[in-house]
Amino acid sequence: MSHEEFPTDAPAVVTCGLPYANGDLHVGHLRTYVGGDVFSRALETLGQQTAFVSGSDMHGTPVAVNAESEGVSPESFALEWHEIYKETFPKFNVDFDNYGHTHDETNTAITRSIVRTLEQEGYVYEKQIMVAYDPIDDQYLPDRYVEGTCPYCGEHARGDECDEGCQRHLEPGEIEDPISAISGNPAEYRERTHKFFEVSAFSEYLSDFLDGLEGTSNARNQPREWIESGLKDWCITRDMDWGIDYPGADASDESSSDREADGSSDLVLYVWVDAPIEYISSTKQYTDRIGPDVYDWEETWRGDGEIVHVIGRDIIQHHTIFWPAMLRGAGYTEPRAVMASGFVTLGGKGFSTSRNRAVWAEEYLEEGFHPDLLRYYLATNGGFQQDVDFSWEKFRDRVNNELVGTVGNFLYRSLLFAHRNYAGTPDASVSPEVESRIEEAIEAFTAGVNDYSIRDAGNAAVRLASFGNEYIQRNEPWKLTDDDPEQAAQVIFDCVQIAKAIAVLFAPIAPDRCAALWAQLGEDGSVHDVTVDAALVPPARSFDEPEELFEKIPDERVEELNEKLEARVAEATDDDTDDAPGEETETTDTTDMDDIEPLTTDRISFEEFQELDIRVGEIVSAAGIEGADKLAKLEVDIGLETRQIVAGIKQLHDLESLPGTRVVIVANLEKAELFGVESNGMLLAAGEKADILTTHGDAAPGTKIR
Ligand code: B3M
Ligand code: ZN
Repeated sequence: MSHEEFPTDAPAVVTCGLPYANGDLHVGHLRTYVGGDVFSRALETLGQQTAFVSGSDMHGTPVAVNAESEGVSPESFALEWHEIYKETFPKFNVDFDNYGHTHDETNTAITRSIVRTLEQEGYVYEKQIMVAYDPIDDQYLPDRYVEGTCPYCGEHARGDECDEGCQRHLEPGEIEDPISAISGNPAEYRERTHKFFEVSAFSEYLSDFLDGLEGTSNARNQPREWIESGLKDWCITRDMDWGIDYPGADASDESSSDREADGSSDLVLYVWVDAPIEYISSTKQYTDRIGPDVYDWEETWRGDGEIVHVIGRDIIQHHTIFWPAMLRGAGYTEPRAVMASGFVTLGGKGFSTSRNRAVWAEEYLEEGFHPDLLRYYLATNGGFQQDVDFSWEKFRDRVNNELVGTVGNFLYRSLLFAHRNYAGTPDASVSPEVESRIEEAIEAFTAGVNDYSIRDAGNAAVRLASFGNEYIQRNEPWKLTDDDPEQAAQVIFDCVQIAKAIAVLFAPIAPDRCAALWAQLGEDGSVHDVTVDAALVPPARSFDEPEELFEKIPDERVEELNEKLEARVAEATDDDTDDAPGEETETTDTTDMDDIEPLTTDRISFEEFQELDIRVGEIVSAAGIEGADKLAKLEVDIGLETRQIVAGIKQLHDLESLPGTRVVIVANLEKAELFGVESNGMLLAAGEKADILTTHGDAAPGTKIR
């Protein structure tokens, strides 16, 4: 890989985190797939040779536990979901060059060969560890098969992750008071021999790797803290049948049934070993299909490929520590960039598949909405690493104001005028003003891609449309057709040129609508086969009467959809398990006026209010908490003493700039422990963005607030 600007001469691959093949996809899941698809299309628009791949994650306990609870085999269960995903993605114009799955032959073979190489290179060792076991059902209980108490925060947790508490990744043997998630039987710990991958041997390499890693800043910053606090080796085997068999030195390729027959151990690889390897396998399958002369997977993964991983931010650790160490150890190319997205929330709270508090992918389509609208919303609503809140109101507003009001309006009015007056493009050439404005849009698009900002890339076209509206309004061609036909032709030529540029630059975001626009403009071929230069190639001479590309969403639709959604949200209880992990934070969820929380009707007395000891403080230091996505540890001077306070502001504020800031603290809140760090007080902050409350004057630290 290089660190040169895109486009480079090397082949690129854009990958999306593999969805576990274990349940319906909702709008929240779509964010990374839409993000990856937009990014890979945008690279191609720049002229970069790009493969876009992913696949279903078939293994692991997330699949096995769900299959078991439905009484079916994990294989048939996962394959069924795999087929559904394969059909669902294209419906959102998420157009993978290859979409495989982790259980296929390609992935099994490449996984085994990589693990063998890691063994040969001396990066794998055996260790005795305690693993949970259900003595009544005579079954080992890896990962999600076991539940219990988190040793770090005391919350109820599952075997691989403290999903309801501090969010830590839990290693086998860590969970306390284990019980089987399947039978509810109390579990015991038994000693077993497992394989470990020596991630710690890669500390120095990983540190350098992170220095050069491109993509979103969260993907660099979080792992730095993990490395500094010392990397732990990873247990890469599990006691279960479902998965890729651990490749024995002597029994390299035998199937699991052979192994069972000869009574040898039934260790399979941990799902996180074979899952990212599917990125390689899927690329290889693409090459196998189209030929290495068109796209050569080995050049990418063994040579100088530009590898870009698009993932959710909950799996940064796997992609920036574990995975690059594996690639390095096995002699593969290191990733160039990791783009880690924020979560999608629904009315400020996480989606919940178990509670049906979600807008489902299929449901969105069944409601009759065009996929490109959702793509636009998800891709451009905020920075890629910020959380995006979905609500039907906001969706309507962005569609009606931006897609219909700005983009659609410009295209329709100018193309209709062109068609009526000139049956297409008038005889002229682009004016210097419009030429340079289109060049500017191309530059903004290119810079957006190079900054890994699909929002900036997408906005380049919307801003150009906005300019187009202003341009046509300012020049009033309808007044010129009689008095100054040459000038009228000039203005309309310019507008058609702008429309063509929009088709090119907006195609990654709205592939179907821009393909329609391209056809409407009478252009040959597909807009998806052209590069940015096409934006300034003179438009086709004749075209038919245009049609409106985007339709307004009426307010009644929003009401109706909200009613449906609210009925579901009401069913969701407070102890809901959200899909998007959210640490305990003292910030509220509201984002803007649309989702403002209703006022609490219960009043408290003045005495009750006085029980709160609220003080002015001054931040002395602020640092992220290692391993926690959102949490930061603050030292706050409150006059009489300095307090350590944990606050959910890590990704929302530039921590380095905080020292010296006056803040407002609840000083007599019960102490809490978050991520193993004591919080002695609460920082007050407003809204989803954790807007930190400060003082208007210069009240000194310690001053009581009343
Ligand atoms: N299957 C899903 C997740 O944890 C997991 C991703 C694998 S990417 C190699 O988000
Ligand atoms: Zn915990």
